[in-house]
Amino acid sequence: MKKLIAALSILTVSTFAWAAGPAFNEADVNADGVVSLAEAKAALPDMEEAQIVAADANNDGALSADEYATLTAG
Ligand SMILES: [Ca+2]
Ligand SMILES: [Ca+2]
Repeated sequence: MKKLIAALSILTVSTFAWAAGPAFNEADVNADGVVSLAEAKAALPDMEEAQIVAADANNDGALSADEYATLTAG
């Protein structure tokens, strides 16, 4: 029974990671190396805009790969 619960936990975590959003390369539609706030909103329609803005750690108006990873990691 414990093994089953452990397996279910892993499955839940994987599903959540998938649901968090597309890969950085997919979100960066114009391939300029950053995900703009508009691209992030398009890639993550369920994400609150405030969360996306907050993820822009250096306030340059776009998400670097690291910033995007932090955002989609939940
Ligand atoms: Ca871009
Ligand atoms: Ca940034």
